[in-house]
Amino acid sequence: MSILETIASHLERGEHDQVRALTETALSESVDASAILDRGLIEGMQVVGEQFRKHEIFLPDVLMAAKAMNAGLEVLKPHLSAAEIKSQGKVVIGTVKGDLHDIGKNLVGIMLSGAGFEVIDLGKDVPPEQFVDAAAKSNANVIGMSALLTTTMPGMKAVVDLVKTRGLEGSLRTVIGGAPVTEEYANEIGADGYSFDAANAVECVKRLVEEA
Ligand code: B1M
Repeated sequence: MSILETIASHLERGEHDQVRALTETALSESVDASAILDRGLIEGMQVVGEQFRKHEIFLPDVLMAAKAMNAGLEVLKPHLSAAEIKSQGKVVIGTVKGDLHDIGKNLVGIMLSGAGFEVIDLGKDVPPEQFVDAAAKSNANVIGMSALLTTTMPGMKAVVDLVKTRGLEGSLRTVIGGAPVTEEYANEIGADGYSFDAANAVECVKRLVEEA
């Protein structure tokens, strides 16, 4: 079994100490940080999601896996973010109201910071007004929203609508993402961008800032 497969299998079992230690070992063996992320941590979390869907494991198991994922991400963070880059713009990010999933959103934040954006992370369960107030107050270029539940996706439309109601749509752009979110949904609700993963979110935000 490769070290990446070993990381994935410890993550599946929610063994955060092992995931942290193995992530450090992989980095010390010059394994690429994005390979550790994609083929170790995210791969393991996909298995967990599938097992949860089939009722083979339960919520506490998923929480343990999320803790292990965060332990690995903590170690990877400095390797995914390049330091000392001139600010490319300001992005307010958060997971929409009613939604407590924040691993993907955190990853988007890490990648945006690494690409030189100033990131204001509002956390999870963020009401629409908080997104727009924070963006207006900080003069942000973009609001990035994450949703992992089909039931919380309408929270994204509420933010897009509020940006329009407040007359900010020219200067403040919106980007959405998260496992159940699609490009069609972004078009349907009038969001300015959609990204399927964190690396793509950076490209999308760059494009929107350049266009503005
Ligand atoms: Co939840 N959960 N969960 N869960 N959970 C899912 C999402 C689910 C698909 C599992 C399943 O049934 N297979 C399912 C949703 C079904 C649906 O809506 N159709 C589900 C459910 C049902 C629930 C609860 C309702 C369970 C319950 O209570 N009965 C509950 C809801 C709580 C709430 O939010 N109110 C719940 C709770 C939890 C935990 C708290 C235990 C935990 C979250 C811990 C945390 O985040 N701190 C959790 C987890 C971990 C998951 C799964 C297993 C993994 C999610 C994850 O972190 N993936 C998930 C199954 C799955 O997705 N396979 C599941 C790894 C992460 C890196 O990927 O977040 O997709 P992801 O982010 C990706 C892209 O989507 C994208 O970039 C990232 C990769 O680069 N991306 C963006 C994300 N945000 C973006 C924003 C962007 C751009 C890209 O622009 C701004």
